[in-house]
Amino acid sequence: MTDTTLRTPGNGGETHQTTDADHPVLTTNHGMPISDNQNQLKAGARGPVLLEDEVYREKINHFDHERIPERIVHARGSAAHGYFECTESLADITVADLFQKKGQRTEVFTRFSTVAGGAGSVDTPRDVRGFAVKFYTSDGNWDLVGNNIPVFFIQDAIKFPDLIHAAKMEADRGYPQAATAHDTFWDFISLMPESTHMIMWAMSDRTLPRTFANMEGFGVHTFRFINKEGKSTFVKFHWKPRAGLASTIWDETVKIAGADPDFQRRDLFERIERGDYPEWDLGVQLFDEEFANSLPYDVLDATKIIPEEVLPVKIVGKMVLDRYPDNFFAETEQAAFVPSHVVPGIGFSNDPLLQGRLFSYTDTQLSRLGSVNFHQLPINAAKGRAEAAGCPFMNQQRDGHMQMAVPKGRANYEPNSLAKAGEQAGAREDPDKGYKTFPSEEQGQKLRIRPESFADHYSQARLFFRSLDPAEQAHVASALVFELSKVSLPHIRVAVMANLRNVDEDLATRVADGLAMDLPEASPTAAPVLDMEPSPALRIVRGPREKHTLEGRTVGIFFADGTDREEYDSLIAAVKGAGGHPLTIAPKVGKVPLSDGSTVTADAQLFGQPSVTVDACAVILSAEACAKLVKEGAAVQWVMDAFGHLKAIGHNADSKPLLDKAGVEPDAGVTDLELFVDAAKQRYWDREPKVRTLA
Ligand code: HDE
Repeated sequence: MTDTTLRTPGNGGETHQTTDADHPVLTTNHGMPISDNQNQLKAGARGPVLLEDEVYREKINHFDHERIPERIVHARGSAAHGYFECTESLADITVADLFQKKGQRTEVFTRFSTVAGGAGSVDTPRDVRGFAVKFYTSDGNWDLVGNNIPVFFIQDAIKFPDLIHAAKMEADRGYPQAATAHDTFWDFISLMPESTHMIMWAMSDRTLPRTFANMEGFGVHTFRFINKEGKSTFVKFHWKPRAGLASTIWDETVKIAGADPDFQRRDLFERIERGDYPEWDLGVQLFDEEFANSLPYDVLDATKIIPEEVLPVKIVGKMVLDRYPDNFFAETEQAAFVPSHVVPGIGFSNDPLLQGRLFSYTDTQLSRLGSVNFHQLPINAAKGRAEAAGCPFMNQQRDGHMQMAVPKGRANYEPNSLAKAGEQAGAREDPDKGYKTFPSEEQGQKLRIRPESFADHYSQARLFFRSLDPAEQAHVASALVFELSKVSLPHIRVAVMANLRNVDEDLATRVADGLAMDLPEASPTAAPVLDMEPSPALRIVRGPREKHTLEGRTVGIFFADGTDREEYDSLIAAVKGAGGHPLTIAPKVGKVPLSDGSTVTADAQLFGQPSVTVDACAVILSAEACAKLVKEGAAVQWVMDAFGHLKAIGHNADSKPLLDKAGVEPDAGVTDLELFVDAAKQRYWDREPKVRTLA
């Protein structure tokens, strides 16, 4: 290695400037080599700075413009690359390239987000999560831009700006950030009874997902598949997490926000780093017009689901996220998801919420990314068939801000006959392979009305609440009490309660009791409220997708000076053996001496790694260390929170005084070390009534 140090006068002889064979030479954006990146150009050593300093001006000028507008919704997000693999061919139902052959892989880029908070807000507010997947198919990009909840607040896209204005921070005061617990949100909700079903989901544990890998995803709207014969089949899309559904407790989620605002982003990065790739099955609900007409609700109404028990979800593929982006801005921030970007074989239904979205997303990219050429950014550029031909897109659209392509020739119109003269003629339409819209019969008067079939706003809200496990029902009731307690205008609370009475009398009574208010009259309903058959698939707690496992989960191992070496080693091995990720936590992060005189380095320090950040907890202290730590608030809180958040706690005999101090009472989740690894695979819902009062 050659290291030639260049010293400039006035830098105190410091060795900032080096030319080193291992480093390329630093240049300006126009390619000029830079000799000094530490000092502005001045007239004299102490003298005024000179305007002619292009090296400085260019650098600051670029920096001043580094930010682009954040997304108006879903600003806070994290993403990863991966692939989709078709596990069952749908060739008879759709010509969509990615579903043709079992085993066929398609690259994807998937972004998860919260809705209400700004780009710098925390990962864990109570909020809906976006679940947006860009499939780079060989017939162009298909963006399936969904959420982790299968329904939405409103039925018509024209209400979206009102919904979002009401949900985000209040216009005059600029708060609250990333929270729905405030007047304007609940005011809007109280006046918009169609939101009641979504509100049930929003107040449930679904809006407190443990990690992205533990969430379901939904396309929400009814879409169409179109096959070779031009036949259309309605389809609803579902992502089912292979890691199982898992949520946090409200108190836990609030503490995570303080302990690690990037908790879910970090989890995504770390999972991928250690090879615990997040995976989902892709499922479809397929149906025809006749089936749709047989339902007591409208499949074009995005406030409705088709319960899985009524129409099973057929698994047709899996998605694996195995590569974290190289650069957050270039990829995650500049990714433009556009629901109108579909590929041959996929089409839209007349859902007025979906139809409204088809305009909004391209439009928003123009102010966010600033140019009609946003499709040329590497993360947005199509791949596949066209890429094989040397270019991700081929047409006669030209120019515009930041045009990166250099189209050759003069064929900037179509059709043209320039090929006859041996000139480049450009691309031509293809009636066979090109996208064909399903020719559905449409007619009617021009009207601004909502169909009668959209009138029932309560039956599915009731269905959702009654399908939940009692532990989750208590969370919904308590969340409503919490949120409505933050509402300062009493008439808004009354209006919400009037709507809730149409959902479930027990729920309404519990919430009213939690708010110490009288139950108002139920609000009028536009359609009879039905008692639908409960759907166990909607549960997380004790539901079919709550997985008891250590795979992909983190076990916090709390140890300190003098911890038994054998206990330490065997616990780590047992956690790893069960597919878990052991995270060792000690009062000091550096060298920790163990019982046999050896030392180990802790992964994290007690204050920086509260137990909310791990899925299960083990305490393996020596008697002396435990005697000291019972007087340490952070240690007591570590155990107390683990217990309060219904986590398994494994411990050795010497750690018992700390558990006693933290108020841990014996139950199935509090075990010795031998039983711990099995116990650590789940939460202990029966403990909850013992540790907190719920509505
Ligand atoms: Fe969005 N939504 N949305 N949305 N949405 C945006 O587009 C909009 C809706 C969803 O990771 C914006 O690029 C309207 C439903 C996700 O980049 C914007 C309506 C669902 C993301 C927009 C809806 C979603 C967005 C803002 C009412 C679930 C983030 C930035 C009809 C099916 C994608 C952007 C990403 C983002 C408009 C309702 C999901 C303004 C008008 C329903 C996951 O265009």
